[in-house]
Amino acid sequence: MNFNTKVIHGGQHHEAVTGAVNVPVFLTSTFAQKSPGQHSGYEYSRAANPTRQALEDSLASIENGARGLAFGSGLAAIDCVLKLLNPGDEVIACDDLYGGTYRMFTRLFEKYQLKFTFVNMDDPSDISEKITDKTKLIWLETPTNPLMKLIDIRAVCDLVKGKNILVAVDNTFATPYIQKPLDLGADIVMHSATKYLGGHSDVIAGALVSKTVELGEQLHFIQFASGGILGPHDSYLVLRGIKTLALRMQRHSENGQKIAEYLQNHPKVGTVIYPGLPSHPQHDLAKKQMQNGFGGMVSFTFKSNEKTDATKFLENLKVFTLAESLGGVESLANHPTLMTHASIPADKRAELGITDDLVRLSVGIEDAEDLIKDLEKAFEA
Ligand code: P1T
Repeated sequence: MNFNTKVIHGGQHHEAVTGAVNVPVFLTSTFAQKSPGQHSGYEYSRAANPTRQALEDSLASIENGARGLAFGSGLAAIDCVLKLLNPGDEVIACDDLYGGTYRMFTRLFEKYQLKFTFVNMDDPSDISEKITDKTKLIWLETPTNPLMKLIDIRAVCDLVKGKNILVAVDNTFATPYIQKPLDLGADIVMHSATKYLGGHSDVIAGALVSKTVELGEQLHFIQFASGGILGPHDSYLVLRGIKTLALRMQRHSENGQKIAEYLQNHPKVGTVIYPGLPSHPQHDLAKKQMQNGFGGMVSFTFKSNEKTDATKFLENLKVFTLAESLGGVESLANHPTLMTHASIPADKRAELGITDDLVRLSVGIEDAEDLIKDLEKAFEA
């Protein structure tokens, strides 16, 4: 099955009793048993629920994985991956990460004696010197949030081949329409399904897809034992979102490219970071690793380097909404320093280049002309 078909049909079946074409929202916590232990395959909705199952099967299908799991948030999905590890284990993570992921690593899991090393992965061979016999997991985001840095997934996977080290990729920004980490050698794909998979800014959800059945079993055990599942109604919303993922990503990418090019030529703009621009330092990797476009996320700075210019600009947008999050049909604008990445210490942000004049745009699927007019008016203001 090709991707456009998979988003509609991958892992999906008509409902067995009525033939309902869409999976019903199974609002039930529990399932009747004929005799103790004799059931239809469903016992209790924390373990499995038919609506969530349909979503999980769709997730596995679109990411070319063995098992999908749906969680109550993206962070709950990351939490599940970290619980594969034991005290004393070490994790190597890319240095630019969603602020909440960084917060979980450093403020929650360090307490349980996991050690995190943050590495600039522009050159994957730099990871080698950080690997010890305690390294058990490599955590990647590509493109990264918010600096849109890219990491060569295949090169990282090749580096750890044969070692007992898992590679997990947060694929939230690219989505499987653009990039399939499991095909490139990763063991686990993670999503904030709140974003492009859901696609309509109406749900908080997370996802994992494992390459193997065995790893899927381990992750499912942790999910079942910890309880961070996605409810049936939210599962339905994400499943419905996935059906238009391919169409939406096409438009997000078209609009993202147009906005990035517009910004690049604007006299008030300093740097524009978008993988689809030849000026992106890893544009060659982008062309190799990202297929079908470069997505809808664009970051930029002001020529003046002034925080006041960024905040004034953000206050004056009308079509773009100033809000955290990304990946919905509507365009959003974000100030990472004061919003999504405020939980990263100021000195660390400065070191990474998350400056006070950095603006991150989630370019939606509106008419690009209207979006550009909106940006132009905000620049004028
Ligand atoms: O918000 P939640 O569904 O729990 O997902 C967390 C998360 C994980 N990974 C990436 C790459 C993310 O961008 C996020 C959430 N990000 C935002 C809310 C944001 O505006 O960047």
